[in-house]
Amino acid sequence: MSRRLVVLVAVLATALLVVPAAFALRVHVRVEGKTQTIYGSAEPTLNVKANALDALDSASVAGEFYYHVTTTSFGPYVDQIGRYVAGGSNGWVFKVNGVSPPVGADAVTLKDGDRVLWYWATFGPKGGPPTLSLRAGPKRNCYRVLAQDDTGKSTPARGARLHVNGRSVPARTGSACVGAHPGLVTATLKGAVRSNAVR
Ligand code: B12
Repeated sequence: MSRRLVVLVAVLATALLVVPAAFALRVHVRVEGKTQTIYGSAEPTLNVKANALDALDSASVAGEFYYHVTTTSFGPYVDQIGRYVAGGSNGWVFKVNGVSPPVGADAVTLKDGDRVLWYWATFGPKGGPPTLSLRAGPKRNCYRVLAQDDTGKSTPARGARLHVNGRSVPARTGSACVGAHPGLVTATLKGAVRSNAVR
């Protein structure tokens, strides 16, 4: 092999190693806005560089939505996603696998399969809103809605409503069946962040 060919092969081999390393993770990402889902209702998997801030960046590329990061004394702070700018006790927060990390998004390193949720939240004396997690129940067309607090503790979301194909079904105990349906099911509950979507 000529010297030039050896160099070319070496460069190509290095490039092949470096490119996947730049996007090494596969992570589920969802962004819930003030009035509607901004990205990833069904929590699609995206290629993410390393941390929870990178997850937002990947989602903004996939979903073509705007976000803005400002530098504060604590580090990079996401002060806008989509239309709405943080202010007063309102702003953008995130959870990883249902838990709200006590540090900035750039400091939360992700691993394959993690679930990152960014959402608009209003904070009061009791903290932020619970986030809803929707799961398929043991029976066909039946679902369970859980409300998760900032520590990730889950309780049945009593009084939630399931939404499917323009219909709304009450889930008084946090569980309900919706009957045969072609579309995705989501859940809402007053004061909580809307759920992921499930088939
Ligand atoms: C109000 C507040 C919020 C509000 C901010 C609303 C707004 N108007 O923008 C909301 C609820 C949105 C919020 C979000 C978060 N917060 Co906060 N927040 C506070 C709090 C209680 C007061 C900040 C303040 O108003 N200071 C007074 C003003 C005059 O100073 P300021 O420098 O201009 O304040 C701004 C920054 O602090 C920024 N900010 C707020 N929180 C955070 C968090 C991080 C990591 C960064 C970089 C910036 C930042 O928003 C403030 C208002 O513009 C502090 C606790 C404290 N006592 O400092 C925690 C605090 C700063 N938050 C914290 C955390 C962890 C978060 C989140 C990362 C939580 C999460 N898992 O999502 C997110 C930030 C995610 C993101 N968007 O990038 C931690 C930071 C710890 C650390 N060492 O990194 C603190 C110290 C609370 C704690 N003890 O855990 N927060």
